[in-house]
Amino acid sequence: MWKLGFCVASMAIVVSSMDLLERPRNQRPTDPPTTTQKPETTTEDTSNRILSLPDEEKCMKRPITFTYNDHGYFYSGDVEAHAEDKVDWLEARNICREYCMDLVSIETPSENDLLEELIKGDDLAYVWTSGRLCNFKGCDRDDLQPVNVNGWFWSGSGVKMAPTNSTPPGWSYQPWSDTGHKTQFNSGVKVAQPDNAEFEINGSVEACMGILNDIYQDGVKWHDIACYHTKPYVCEDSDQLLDFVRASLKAKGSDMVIPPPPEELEVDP
Ligand SMILES: [Ca+2]
Repeated sequence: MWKLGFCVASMAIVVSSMDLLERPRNQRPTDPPTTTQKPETTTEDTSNRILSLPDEEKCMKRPITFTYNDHGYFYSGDVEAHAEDKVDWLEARNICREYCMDLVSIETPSENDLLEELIKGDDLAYVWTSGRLCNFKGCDRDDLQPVNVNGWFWSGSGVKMAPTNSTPPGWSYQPWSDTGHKTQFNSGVKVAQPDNAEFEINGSVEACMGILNDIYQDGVKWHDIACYHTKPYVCEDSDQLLDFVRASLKAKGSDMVIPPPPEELEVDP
């Protein structure tokens, strides 16, 4: 149930240079990051919206700015075409998917360290990841209960997260924040993430996961956030989409090549 389907995108063969920018400094936005009033037209229910198809041309010239473990990545603010992007969670996924990428999935502490370095280095307030609460059709399985503990997964890679209420196996720390919006109403006792705080304010389920930079004086930490909030994002190569597009091109006898990420951009967190 974790794998989402897709089909063949249209083909076009045009090569152009990557639209890379020097990473701008001091990008911290000035508006508050979370727990806002629910908009009249909310996009929080992402389960009924459609995922974008990969675009072969975009996959070929995807704008990778760093690589790790043979995957290419980019932060939206570092790519000219997306430098000003602040988008809701599903739109962020779809922008990534057209490049044969998806929002970043953070399966290891090393990868999390890499994201923390990016966020601190650029003083970013927050970014979307592919983290998602299973709160849609098919999520009533016993092994996913309670969903706030056992129902989180990486929609980019299809990998299930460790239970949210303890340090993940192999990690030396808990990446979810130990505090947040609810703490201020809890007699000084911290309420950890995921806390689904906005649901009690305006009925919006906090079903999507972002990394916030010290918004609650908690450092760079994972938070559940309502999916309609608009944020910049980090894309990561999707093996599934890259494999699919490469196989599709081969089947068509195309000589178009979807390149691996460039070795010289490899980083070591
Ligand atoms: Ca939260």
